[in-house]
Amino acid sequence: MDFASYLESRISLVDQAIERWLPASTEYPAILIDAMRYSLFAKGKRIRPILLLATAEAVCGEWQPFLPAACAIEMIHTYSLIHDDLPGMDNDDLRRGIPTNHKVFGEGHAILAGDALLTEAFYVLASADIPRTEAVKLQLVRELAQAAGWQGMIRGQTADLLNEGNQASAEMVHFIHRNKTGALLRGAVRMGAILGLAAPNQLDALTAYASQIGLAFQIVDDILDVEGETHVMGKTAGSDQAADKSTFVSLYGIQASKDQAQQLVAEAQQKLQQAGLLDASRLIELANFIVRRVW
Ligand code: GRG
Repeated sequence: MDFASYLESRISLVDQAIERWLPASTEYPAILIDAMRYSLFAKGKRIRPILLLATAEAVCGEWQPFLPAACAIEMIHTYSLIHDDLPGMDNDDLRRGIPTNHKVFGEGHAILAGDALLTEAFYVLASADIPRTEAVKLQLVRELAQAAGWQGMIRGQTADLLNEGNQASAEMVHFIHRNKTGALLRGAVRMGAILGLAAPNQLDALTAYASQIGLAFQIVDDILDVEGETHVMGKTAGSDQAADKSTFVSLYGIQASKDQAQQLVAEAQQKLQQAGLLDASRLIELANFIVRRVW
């Protein structure tokens, strides 16, 4: 199967799995369920769940039984987008090609929809019939909490907020990117590796792969904010500059940022050679996709 068809089929299966886990719109209160579904089923790339499934498949050859874990990580990601767009954060009007959650449902309901998705992710992980031991499932919960919480995404976001309005140092921009965006991507790969029952040396090599593609992903995001088009990306271009954010582009310029992203992807792909995988080809393609994407 070519890579585009592979992405399309995985997106569709992840969406079907999310649908199975979400409450129906007939549940009370409808506005909460509608707000959760609104952002979750808007057009996202589903890169985190796909990375999780691809990593498990690369390690053990299986991926389908792990769809609930893929749903959990997409729920956390979607919650982070809803909250990131709020007036108290980035105050954005457009996300995934449609008006942001708070523009449609109001600020209070958007906060609550995000909260519900965050907690639902852990409910799914704890309840799903995943063919792995309780110890492995507990490890997944720990990984996801670490990636999404103060040791990962939230501390990256906090550092981002603290540094708005001034040019942060290169060290700080790296810290923000590795945590705000990198931590969840890294968590996706590590969860896939854990589900695949990776040996410690495989987990280390896959973690190194994930760290490099996670940083590359945010560098490309910084580049797209300058070079991308609002209607293609489904979010407002130029918002980093408008908010006076420190990014790779503001630090190094466009060309050097592109070179760094390319270099990180090459390093990530090299790391895969040390992982002793059954088949590394989808992870190689996903790394290329991350650096070549236009949205
Ligand atoms: C708890 C109040 C409160 C706020 C939390 C956690 C958080 C706010 C924000 C997370 C930080 C964040 C949104 C980082 C941006 C990461 C990023 C590049 C998002 C876009 O990801 P894509 O391109 O989006 O994968 P799609 O829409 O394709 O899924």
